[in-house]
Amino acid sequence: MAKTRKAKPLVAILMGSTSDMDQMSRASTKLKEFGIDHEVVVTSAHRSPAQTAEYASSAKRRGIQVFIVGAGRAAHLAGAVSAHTTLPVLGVPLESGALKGMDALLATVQMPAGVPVGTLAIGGSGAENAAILAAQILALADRAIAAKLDRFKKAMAKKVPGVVEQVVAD
Ligand code: RP5
Repeated sequence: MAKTRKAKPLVAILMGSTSDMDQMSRASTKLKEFGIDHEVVVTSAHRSPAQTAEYASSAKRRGIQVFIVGAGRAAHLAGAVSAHTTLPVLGVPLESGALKGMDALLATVQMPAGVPVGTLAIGGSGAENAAILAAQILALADRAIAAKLDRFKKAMAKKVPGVVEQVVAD
């Protein structure tokens, strides 16, 4: 029987609630495509602040290199993580509640100077782009990931048809 390899997570995907999983799973799917080990964590800036602080401040020691952090509504999680680490933090504002992610977008993007959060688009596409960006950060020091990103870009370009029709207008 094939021996399963032990995970060596390089990326941590955090979210504020299990209700965020649908949108944030796109980050995990993309990282899997690039062959990047990661861990998925539900922790809240508001409901479990001590757990969040402990996780964020110990992650670098455990080999994590990039954080992807999604939260909805009054989204403080990415900022709280950034407060406890010098690793890059990619924030994903999630679509949740009456304001459909506009609240989370403003909360995530408007960090005060000194506590950076690189903010992606609202929702699943933001989560997916956060994973690609995380791969691009890791690729600076990892040729295998860089090669996978090159192939990904080429495959994406091939799917865009270019000129689809020439129309004679008379
Ligand atoms: C945020 O509040 C979470 O990130 C989630 O998007 C939102 C709602 O959480 P639940 O009440 O569904 O757990 O902190």
